[in-house]
Order: sequence, then C-alpha cells, then structure tokens
Amino acid sequence: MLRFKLLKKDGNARLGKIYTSHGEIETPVFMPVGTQGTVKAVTKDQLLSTKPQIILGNTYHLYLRPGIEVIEYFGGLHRFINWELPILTDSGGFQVFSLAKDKNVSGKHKAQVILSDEGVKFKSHLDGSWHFFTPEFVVHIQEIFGSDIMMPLDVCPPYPVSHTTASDAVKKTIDWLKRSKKAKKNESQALFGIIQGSVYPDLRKESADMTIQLDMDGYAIGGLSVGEPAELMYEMTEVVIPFIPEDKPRYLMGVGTPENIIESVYRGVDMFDCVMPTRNARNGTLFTTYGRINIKAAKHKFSEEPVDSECDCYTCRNFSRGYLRHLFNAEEITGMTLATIHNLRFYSRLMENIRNAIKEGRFNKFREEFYERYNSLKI
Ligand code: PRF
Ligand code: ZN
Repeated sequence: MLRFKLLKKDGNARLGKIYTSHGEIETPVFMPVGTQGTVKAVTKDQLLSTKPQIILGNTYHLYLRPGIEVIEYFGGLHRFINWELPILTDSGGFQVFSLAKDKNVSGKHKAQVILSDEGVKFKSHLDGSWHFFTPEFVVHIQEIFGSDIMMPLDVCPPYPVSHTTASDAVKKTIDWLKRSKKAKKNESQALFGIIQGSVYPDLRKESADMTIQLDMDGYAIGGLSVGEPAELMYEMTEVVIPFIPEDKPRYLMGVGTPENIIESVYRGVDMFDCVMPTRNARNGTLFTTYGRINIKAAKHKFSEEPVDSECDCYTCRNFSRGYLRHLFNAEEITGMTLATIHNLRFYSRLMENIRNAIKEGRFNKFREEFYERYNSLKI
C-alpha cells in the first residue's frame, strides 16, 4: 500500500509526500523517463547527480526486450538496473497504441494493434511477433518487475477522436481497472487508476467518478498531451481534479513543458513524467532560466558562458556553451550526455523551486516570475 501525506496547500497547488518501499518522494515531482531500463545517455551516477526521486520504466518495452524471464532471473527491475530509488512502470497501453500509429518507429517492423474487450493484441515493433496484453497479465508482469507504482492497462485514444470512440475507451479502461485490481497480489506495490475521456467534459467526469469509486492508491489523468491545445488539457485537468480525494496523489501522464508543469501544479497535479528534457537534450535543445536555447546555433561558437549561469549541474559547473556546441556539431556522444545531465537537473530544480514556493505560500508569485524570465529570450 502506498501512503500519501498532503503537507500544505497554496491555492490548489499542493505540497506532499509519497511513501514507497524504496523511499519517500516529495511532490510535486518530475519523473525522468527510463523506458528501456535506462534514462537515455546517462549512467546511474550521472542521473543521481541531477537529484531525481523516482524514475519511470515501461512494461511494453521491457516485456518485449529483455523479456520477463530475464528481469525475473535478475530478481526484479531494481536489481537488474541497480537502482535503489522508487520506480513507476507504465502499463504499455499507451505505447501499444502510439507505436501502432507510427509507420516507421525505431524497429524494423510496423507495429499493429487489435483491441477487444478481453485485452489488446499487438505486433512487436522489434521482430513482428504477436503478443496479447490483458489487464491481468500487465499487472502480473509489473509484479515480476517489482515496480513501486504500477499503472493498469488502459485505452488512450488519439486526438481528435469522436465522442463515441472516447466513450468506449472510458468504459474499457474502467472495466480493465476492475480486473487489474482483482488480479493484484502484491501488497507492497501500488496500483493507480487512469482517468480517460479525451477532451469531453461529460466523459472525463464519468471516468473520474467511476475510477475513484474503485479506491485506488493514486489517480492518473491519461489521454492528454496527445496533440490537443494546452488550454484544453488544462480545462480537462480542472474538470477531473475536484473528483479526486485530497489524500491521494494525482499524476498527469506524459506532461510536459515547464509551462505545462507549472500550470498543472497550479490546478492541483502532483506527479509528472515526460521525455521532453531527455529527448530535447539529445537534439541540442537546452532549458535555461531565460528560455530554451539551441546549443548548435552559431551564436554560441565563442561563448565561454555555461548553458545556464543559475544552474548547479555538472555540465554547467565544468563546460562552456562553446564547447557543448562543438561536441554537438562534431556529433560526439558526450554532448548528448552533458546536455541530458543539464536538462534533467533543470527539471528537478524547477520542481524544487515549485515545492519551496508552495511551502512558503508564494506559488503564484513564483509562477509569474518564472514566466517573466523564461519568456525573456523570445522578445
Ligand atoms: N495512458 C498510459 N500512459 C500514458 C498516457 C495514457 O493515457 C499518456 C497520455 N499523455 C502518456 N503516457 N497508460
Ligand atoms: Zn546545468
């Protein structure tokens, strides 16, 4: 069982603590994405230097490769990847659907997906083999992984989608959540519910209401940040938040930019994950106090400045923009590593600043001042 303690509220923004068997997590929290059992481009020690509290893994990817037998043989995911802090694993529902849409993902094979009441049949993007995920099997896999927080198999429709299709997704997601809950055997692992409903307020309310009746360890808001305007995402968050009990953590899946995170904390969200800091780092887009920069740009050629003069990360303490630009232009992999360290530290410091602001009852002022500085490069 997962314990959550609400420590303080500042407007709707919340300061809290999640207790897991691998330690405590202060919220609001950002979870770096480690889809395949590694946060891309950084070693464990480099990742730890950015002060993460929990990382995310993915059931779809880890099930296909290395496979559950390997992770079971190594005694679970923590031991396999030598990670002592908490791990949340996503169910793979989202990946099954989103990979099926892409024609040419990283693998050689086009992924395909067939949805039924029983579960989801999908073709591996790696070798073209067919697999079947049921809600029960996905819980079973995550129990072998031993993740601290498990996500149930859900249906995440694309955007835009008809009301009818979105309604079917809500019904299936609820039915699957009931089955997931029944299938769960391990007391020490938490299981969240996922609220769907696309951008339809009536469906969001229905989904929130039915999910909360199942009394889960925490509640995720899924199906957002899939291409809809940010305003709609905020509106949907506002629709579901009042349904969620105050004493449970709220997780907005796959979000997002620093602005998205601040706006969602403002509306009462506690947990986030996104590939944005890591993926952007690998293509040379770096987050700074004064906005995003492209480190490959010619204007950094002779810059002796660090990426961000207010950053305390390994990269900013040791290297110049001019050197980082050179590494990217020469396609040296160290450039990606240094950029990833910086972006992850930027995100973790953003969350520290958010938590301190809530603690001191000045979140609104923080929000305004953040935008003032973060948007100053754009003018
Ligand atoms: N469901 C699951 N994982 C997800 C999502 C979802 O809806 C999203 C939506 N942005 C990201 N990751 N299971
Ligand atoms: Zn830095």
